[in-house]
Parts: sequence; C-alpha cells; structure tokens
Amino acid sequence: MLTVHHLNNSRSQRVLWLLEELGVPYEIERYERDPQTLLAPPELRAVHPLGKSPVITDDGLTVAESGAIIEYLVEKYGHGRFAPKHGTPERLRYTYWLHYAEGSAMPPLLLKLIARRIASAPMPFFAKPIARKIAATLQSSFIDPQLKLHLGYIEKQLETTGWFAGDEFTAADVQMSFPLEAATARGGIDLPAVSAFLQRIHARPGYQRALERGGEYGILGGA
Ligand SMILES: N[C@@H](CCC(=O)N[C@@H](CS)C(=O)NCC(=O)O)C(=O)O
Repeated sequence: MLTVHHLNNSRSQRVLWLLEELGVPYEIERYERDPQTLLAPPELRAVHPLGKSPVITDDGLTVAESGAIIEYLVEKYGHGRFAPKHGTPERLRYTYWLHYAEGSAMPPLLLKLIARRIASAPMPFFAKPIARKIAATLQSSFIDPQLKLHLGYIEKQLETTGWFAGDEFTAADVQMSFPLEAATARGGIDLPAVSAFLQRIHARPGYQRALERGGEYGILGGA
C-alpha cells in the first residue's frame, strides 16, 4: 500500500489531493510539527534523511520532494490523465510550472515568513528595533517587490485558460496550489484570476476528500 508521510498543515496536503484525483488507495502516516519551531519531528528522518514532508513510500521505493512525487504518481498511476502529452507545448508548460512552484515561487514566500518571525522573535529590548528595521528593509526592498513580480506573472498565466498547462486541469495545478495558498494566507493579494483558480480547485471533490483525510490545514484559514 502506498504511504504518504504527512506532516500536519504542510505541502503533503497536495500529495493527498493528487492521490484522491487519481483514485489511488493510500494510507497516511502522521507527523506533528513542533509547536514552537514548526519543524517536523525527528522520526521523519528515519524515512528520508532530510526529514521534510512530503515523502511517500511505494513498492519499496521512497520518493521525496513534491515535484518528484507528483511526476512519479502521474507517470505510474495517471494512465494519460492529469498531464499533457509528451512533445506538446502544453507538456513543456507543465514541466515548467512543476519546477517553478518550488524553485521560484516558494523562496520569496519563505523569506516573507522568516522576516515576519525575525520581527516578532523574543530578544533583549535593545535589539528589537534593530531586528525590526532589518526585517522591514528586507521586506520592502526585496521580498514584496519580488512577490509582486511573481504574482503578477502568475495572474497573467491564469487569465489565459484558468489553468497552468493548457485548457485542462493537470497535476501542475496541484503543484502550484501550495504557493498560491501560502501567498493568500500571508496576505495582501488581490488578483481575480488567482482567486478564481483557488475557488475552482477548492470546490473539486478530490480536494475536499483530501482535506477530510489530511486534517487541519491552517494555511487555508490564514495561519
Ligand atoms: N521543496 C520541498 C520542501 C519540503 C519542505 O520544506 N516541507 C516542509 C513542510 S511544508 C517541512 O517539512 N517543514 C518542516 C521542517 O523543515 O522540519 C518539497 O516541495 O517537497
């Protein structure tokens, strides 16, 4: 049986969602984040040396990294579904967005989270104004302009067909869901095509079933 090593409130939610769309039976091994550090528990390192989620185990194989997991699942269980045909321009776009999600969209979002944590971290009172100033400068001079650039670019893509890789829903939309949910949760975005995309995917029965199985996914509520 395929196992998803699922960390609460994390990227592994999108793997559960893809499995629901594919109709593949799976079991969930659950791991809880440390409430202070939000890091995964050390047990996850027994599955994969980095101890990050998602990781799946299937047929004696261990696969980590969301994009690689999604490619593996679609190749093995898709039977032509959820990915454009090889050799088409849509396929190239599909590959592009599969990589873009973690390679380009997530870094500025992660930086935003870090800047926010620096500004609110406990520290001696005399260090607070300095830390806040560094965080605010990082945010205004780099993070926010980068996020605006990326989100504007994504908005333009979604204005064309509403999906990332052609006229139909594909696994690239699953992969891109997490940065867009994270960006929405981190606030301040008002992009009609992105909002419509999120509404469309959240209404899918497979997405709903994955939420029921995965449990708390606070990123949707702005956590
Ligand atoms: N690029 C990796 C990122 C994996 C990752 O950082 N996952 C987060 C959850 S969203 C995690 O495991 N965080 C806990 C930790 O770093 O200990 C992927 O897409 O799989």
